[in-house]
Amino acid sequence: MSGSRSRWNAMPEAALAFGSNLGDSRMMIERAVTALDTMQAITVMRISSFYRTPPWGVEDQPDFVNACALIDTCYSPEDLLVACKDLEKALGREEAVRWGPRLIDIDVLWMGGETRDSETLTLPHPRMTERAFVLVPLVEIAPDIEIGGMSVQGHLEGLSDEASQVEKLR
Ligand code: PH2
Ligand code: MG
Ligand code: MG
Repeated sequence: MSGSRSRWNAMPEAALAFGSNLGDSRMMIERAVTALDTMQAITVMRISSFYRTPPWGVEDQPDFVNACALIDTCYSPEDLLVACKDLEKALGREEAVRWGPRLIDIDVLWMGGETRDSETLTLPHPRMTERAFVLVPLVEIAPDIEIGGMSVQGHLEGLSDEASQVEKLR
């Protein structure tokens, strides 16, 4: 088939980040991943290890557990965002203070080459390259994803101090 022809059954890849620092954080992330995989429009392809990470932004709060997943999805970026927000609510999240404590956070980091800059959705995620709690798990499962012309592995190399405080959980 000609390389220029689009595949009728393509399920584009996307990368998601999970975070929690209230309740049983590991269980919350596991439940989120399972619920996403159950959705017809989403297949979870890879899930990173779970990491304990110091709180970023607002420091006076418990440590977070963070992880990332690679999914295949036929959702548009906008529909994927809605699915993630709806799932956060279904899992019991209440409106959180910006950068404050939360039961579950599901962020859309990257979706193939898609870019967005709307009120509700910016792609790639605007702060992902500054956060070791995102980059460490993401590099584990998808080191070659490029953001702004540099691989996530490359971005992480510039954050070695922060990365050294990210602890893999067993
Ligand atoms: N999420 C935030 C604010 N700060 N810090 C860590 N370590 N991990 C997070 O997931 C996180 C955070 C708001 O989404
Ligand atoms: Mg977040
Ligand atoms: Mg969020």
